[in-house]
Amino acid sequence: MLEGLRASPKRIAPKFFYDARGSQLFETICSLPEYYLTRAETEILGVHAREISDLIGPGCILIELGSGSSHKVRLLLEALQPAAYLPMDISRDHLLRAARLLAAEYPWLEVHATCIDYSRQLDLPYCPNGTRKIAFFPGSSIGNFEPGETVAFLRNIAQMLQANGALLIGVDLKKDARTLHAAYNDSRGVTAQFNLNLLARINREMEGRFILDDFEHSAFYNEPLGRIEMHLASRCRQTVQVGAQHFGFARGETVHTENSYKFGLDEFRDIARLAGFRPLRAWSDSHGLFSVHYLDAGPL
Ligand code: AVJ
Repeated sequence: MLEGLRASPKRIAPKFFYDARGSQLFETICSLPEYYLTRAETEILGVHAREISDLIGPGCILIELGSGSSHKVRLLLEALQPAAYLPMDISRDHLLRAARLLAAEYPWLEVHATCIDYSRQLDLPYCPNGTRKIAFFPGSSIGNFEPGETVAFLRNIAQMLQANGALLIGVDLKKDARTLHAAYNDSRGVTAQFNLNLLARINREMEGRFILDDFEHSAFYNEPLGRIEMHLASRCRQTVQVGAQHFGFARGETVHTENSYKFGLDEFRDIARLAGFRPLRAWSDSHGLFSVHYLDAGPL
């Protein structure tokens, strides 16, 4: 975080959103009327759970990246009947609570939770030889990677899955700027709180002295780059102390906190192919807002 604050332009990586408070705020975002992503993806997984399960087959090892509260996987578990479910998330307490709840709800299912930062390194815990590994990466978190990193990240997943594996991934579609703008500027201001929580977190954990009222949430669609950008803009010229360090802000200067890339169906298929996947199926919701791709890791 300090490295990003020292940089010009200033930035904080979006993975830092998810402390206990941030994870809670993100849950609330997912239930907001403007945040269509969760509803659209839930519709897709619900409608196509049978078909998805038939493609995968029973007895797989199901690995979820950024599992959060493990809500969406519930739509698949009954039909899919995996041998084990491996939720992975950066938000430790949130992950453990979700995993315990799920394990109690599905007594027949083996659940192994792993706290990881998947943007750094992605290793699989022990997997019996011959079992089919399926990675589940919903929510369009893939959109947080920069174009140059996306293929490398997916290629690493393909390698980890080996020849008989597959990736089930949620990808937000490109769409009109108004719908996108509303989704990241909700009327209740929850997304603003989620964004500002980064500064509150620095205050809590790093002896920061940010005055939250001196910063303002900013989110907009950068259409040429196909991404939502989130920033925290300084409302005044100021210097903020974090621990022993001082950071100067010009009035209007921003900390860039998130990019959320959006993809066309074919655009994402091309990316998947570059990473060594075979795009076998893709579904979208009834409003054409969101997509879920089934990508085979096997060789041609
Ligand atoms: C978790 C990265 C998919 O980009 O839509 C929600 C995070 N940021 N509102 C997204 C987020 C602001 C979310 N992802």
